[in-house]
Amino acid sequence: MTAQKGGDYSASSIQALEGLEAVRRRPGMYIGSTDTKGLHHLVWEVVDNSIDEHLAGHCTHIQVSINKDNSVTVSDNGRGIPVDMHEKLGKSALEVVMTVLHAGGKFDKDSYKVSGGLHGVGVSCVNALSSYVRVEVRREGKKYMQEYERGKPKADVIQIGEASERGTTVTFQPDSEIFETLIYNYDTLAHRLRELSFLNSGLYIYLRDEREEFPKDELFFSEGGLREFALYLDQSRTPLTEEPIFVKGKEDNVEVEVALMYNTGYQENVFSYVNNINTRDGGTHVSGFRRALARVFKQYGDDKGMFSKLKVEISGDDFREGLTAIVSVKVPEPQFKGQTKGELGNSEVVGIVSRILGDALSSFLEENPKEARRIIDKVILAATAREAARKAREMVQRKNVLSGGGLPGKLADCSSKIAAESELFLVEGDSAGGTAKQGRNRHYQAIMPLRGKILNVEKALEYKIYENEEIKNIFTALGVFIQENEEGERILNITKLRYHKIVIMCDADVDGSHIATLILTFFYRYMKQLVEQGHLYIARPPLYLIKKGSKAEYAWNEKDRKEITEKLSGGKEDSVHIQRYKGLGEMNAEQLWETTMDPERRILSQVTIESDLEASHYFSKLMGDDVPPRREFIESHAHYARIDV
Ligand code: 0RA
Repeated sequence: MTAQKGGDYSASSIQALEGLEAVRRRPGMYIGSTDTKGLHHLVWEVVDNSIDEHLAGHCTHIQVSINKDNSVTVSDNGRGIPVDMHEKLGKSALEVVMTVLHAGGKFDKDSYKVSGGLHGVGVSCVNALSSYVRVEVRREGKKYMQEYERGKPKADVIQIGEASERGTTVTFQPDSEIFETLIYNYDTLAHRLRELSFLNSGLYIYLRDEREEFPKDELFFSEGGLREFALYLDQSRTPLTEEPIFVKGKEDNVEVEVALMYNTGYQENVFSYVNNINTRDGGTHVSGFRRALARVFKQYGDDKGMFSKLKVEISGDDFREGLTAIVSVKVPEPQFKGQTKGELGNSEVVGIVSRILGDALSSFLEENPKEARRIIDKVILAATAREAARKAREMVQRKNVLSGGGLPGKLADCSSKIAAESELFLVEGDSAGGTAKQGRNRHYQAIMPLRGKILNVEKALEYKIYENEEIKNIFTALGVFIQENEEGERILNITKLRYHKIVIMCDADVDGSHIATLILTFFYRYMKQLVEQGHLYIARPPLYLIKKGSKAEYAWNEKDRKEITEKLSGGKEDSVHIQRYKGLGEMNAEQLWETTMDPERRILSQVTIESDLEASHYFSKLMGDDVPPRREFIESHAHYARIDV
């Protein structure tokens, strides 16, 4: 501990250290988890503070670097953390910000803050969970510095030179005593920084990876903000209008920005943000958005007599088919609700968004009659298609009831009726399906072979999916079905789900990963709840069998292959026999069981939605209208597709 001048140092500093000790004892309470997600959370804590400086109008550049040793440096040209003496605590404001929980230091209510918002726990948490931190502040022409170890200052703040510009640079090394992994993922950082650049037009965000021999650099910058965001999301879709519809407005200190664009597809892609934080479950801003959309388009269509021939009633859903939109609001004091705090609660925001967007949409429609007609035609098509889908769905469901709720003929069910212990394997091809049937544990493992490529749901009209044998079989086997609520929204009913593990088992080649991706796309678009609740998995068959005499071992990757070969051959590589598995069909039932199906030995990847935005963009790119990017994408993301979609 360092000597201090004046003030009630000991009391306040002990309090501070106790605070940070609490963070170290229960990190999950503060940053959610100590896995890779928690590790990345540290970066967002610091970056959020830099973004706040941008929102307050003081920062134009942010640089994030992953250093060689996996530490991270975040640098900005904001105002710099204040360094003056804190009267009551008897130490510099910088030390207070870095060592006192929730100090943050910014109490002006009129500015929008990301930090202190949804996941804002403050930079002091980053300090508590890092084995080493160095902060450099450039302010008032001087450069200051302080270092910390596990949250404790190594010495007082010192001046280390002059500075012509203002700003803050934070370098932190996550603590190996706390985190399960210390390896940062470039793509995870890149995705969020790209998103932040769209949400904060005009802000320069650099990402640098120093871990490679040739360091990688990327700049995320958007002049057009949400407008460009919408175009980026719809890259592989065919647009109905040339440009996104864009509106920006402010009422009662709430800033509203919306970009929306219709395409010829059938998916709804609405992403929403509050103070730059993604609101996964929407909330009052999204309600206002939907309200304006339905009200203005309905009024326009009615006025022009465009709906006169329509035989079905239009529902709110119909205005959002083939719609890509970003709704971003900045609210001074956001209230988050819902289980995961992913939903905006401020009720005044409904009317504000609805008014601002409503006015803009009305003028757009009056000024662009050709495009207005195209959109209304699309809405009419959606209403008609929804009716067709309802009929097709009812047909399937009625047939099931008539045939006594019969399971698909192709399903080899398990004997257990307990969903929590039951597993359904969706297997590529009848022949591998046959092998899996022989190899399985029939008590809790069910097998359903899927023939060839299942329907690409990204491009198909909804009713088509209920006419597709493979997809119908998946619904019936799982025991889930789609219902409509009073508002005409489709809801997946999973109360009778028959298996808690659904395992996609495909060949380990390009075709196999394409089929796996088709199945993933189907689950993502039509059974998202099952993915969100962690029911979906991908089986990982081994790539090699390495044999020497009576000894045999499997390898799942190149590194294992090398190690096993070396171990078995004792250096004489050609004394071993290496079999490369190209498909599941090359294994017999026993091999398939012991490598890919036996819970004791198999490797399963759980499918999680790390970022809804990336997943949606990814599937549209992979499965959408624009063919060329698809092949390139499958090849470069084949691995990514299998794990963290
Ligand atoms: C406290 C007060 C002020 C700015 C900051 C903290 C601040 C924190 C971080 C963390 C990373 N970059 C940052 N930039 C600023 C306001 C300063 C003032 O009023 O001059």
